[in-house]
Amino acid sequence: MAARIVAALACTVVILRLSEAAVYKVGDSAGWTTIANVDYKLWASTKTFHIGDTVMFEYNPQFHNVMRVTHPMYRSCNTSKPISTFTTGNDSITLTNYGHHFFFCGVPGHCLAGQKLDLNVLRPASSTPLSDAPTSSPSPSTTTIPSAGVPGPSPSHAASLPSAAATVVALLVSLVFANFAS
Ligand SMILES: [Cu+2]
Repeated sequence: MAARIVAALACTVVILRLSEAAVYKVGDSAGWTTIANVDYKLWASTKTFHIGDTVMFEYNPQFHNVMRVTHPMYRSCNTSKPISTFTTGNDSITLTNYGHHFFFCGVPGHCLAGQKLDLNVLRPASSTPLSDAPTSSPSPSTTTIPSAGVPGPSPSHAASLPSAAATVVALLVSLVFANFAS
């Protein structure tokens, strides 16, 4: 039973990964700021970024902005030639390529104070193209074919799909607790 749940969980995670891009709020509840002494490097290290994910910078535009910069500019907090600058206070940036993405606040002193973010979109370990659907995955089909008098094979399994995200969270929590208990 447990093995089946884990297998189903793994499949669901793969499906969610491929079908739903994640949105990350930079700095979590603190947002994009110098006040809270957020370690943005640490924040980024706790996430696994994928192509298509979005990072959201939330801040007061009177005091901050977001500049996307090159690595040398990032290292030296050089604000002279940003690749792009965002100033709305609610900037969503979708990650469209692999590798490091460097950001900092262009307000004088803020980058030096640590308001800088280096996030890395890792290449997948396998060479499988990300855009392809997981055809080999034994996921329950969502197409509804009217039953021709024959009982459906697994109605309970199919019914659980819409709440897949909640199931993943619940199972992860239970797995974590199981690890702590053992
Ligand atoms: Cu700032």
